[in-house]
Amino acid sequence: MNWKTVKEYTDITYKKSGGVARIAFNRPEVRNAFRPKTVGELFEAFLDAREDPNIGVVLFSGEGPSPKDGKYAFCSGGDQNARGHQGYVDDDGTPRLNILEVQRLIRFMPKVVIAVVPGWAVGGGHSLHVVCDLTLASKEHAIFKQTDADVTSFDGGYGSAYLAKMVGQKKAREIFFLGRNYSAQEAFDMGMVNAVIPHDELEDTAYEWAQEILEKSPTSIKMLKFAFNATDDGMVGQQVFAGEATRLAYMTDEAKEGRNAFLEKRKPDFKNIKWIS
Ligand code: S0N
Repeated sequence: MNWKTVKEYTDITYKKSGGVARIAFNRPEVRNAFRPKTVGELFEAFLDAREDPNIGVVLFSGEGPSPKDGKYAFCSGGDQNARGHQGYVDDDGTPRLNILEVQRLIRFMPKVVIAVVPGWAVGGGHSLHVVCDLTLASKEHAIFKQTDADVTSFDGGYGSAYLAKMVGQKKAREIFFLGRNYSAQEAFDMGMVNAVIPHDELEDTAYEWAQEILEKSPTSIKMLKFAFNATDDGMVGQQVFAGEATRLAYMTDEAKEGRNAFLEKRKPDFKNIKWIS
């Protein structure tokens, strides 16, 4: 793989290679906690990856190890130093809860997002791996943990409800109510991790998974992702799926006739179009 930096950021790294984008937290000294600036950068990078027609898979990870103690992290959630009375305070003093917008971007982008977890995935960082399509975890260093009830900062959305769909209600309640540490193997056993990978092979394996996905039909992958989402996402899920159905319809002769008839100010002629069941 030949990673090329897309743009230099302060709180994240953003690179591309082939059809793969790699976005990673870059605050290893605080276990990759996110502040509003981090979230703004994440949003911009994910948006760029979503809009780039050459990108099919996004790897989402955390840089490391920490220069302080050599430990690895995916993300430890919201930076508690930035947390104010109404949210996480940005450089202008405005309190924000903008990580939820990044969650939605991951959820609704027509591309596969793989969480590549090299170490701690905690609090809002845990929720981020939950919302990704797939999770690969470091065998030696990944630890999954929900501290929300310890620090009074709870994710009652995807982080908990969607997790419960993944691991079952009892297990999800245990994770949130007790706030224990879970190894990569335990997370795999309960169904929230796709594979446990030796740490030294994690990045290469993630890239290989991405390459395997890139060999598939893009429309199929996109429609499958939206179909999996739709059952949980109500009318918004229907909206996203239906948008892609409309796009497919645009590619038919029928759609061309509808558009052409309007532009030529005549009645459309659909007589030759079959009612296929
Ligand atoms: C990650 C933990 C378990 C790691 O423990 P370990 O290995 O013992 O390391 P520490 O010595 O504790 O940490 C090393 C250094 O990193 C700093 N640090 C770690 N995490 C954070 C953090 N989240 N914020 C700020 N600093 C952090 C430590 O302070 C230490 O620094 P030094 O070396 O200077 O002492 C452990 O660190 C831990 O438990 N961390 C806290 C985890 C946590 O509680 N996170 C917040 C949970 N809440 C959220 O994530 C917010 C959710 C959210 O975003 C949200 C929810 C609902 C609606 C909206 C939102 C939204 O924000 O949009």
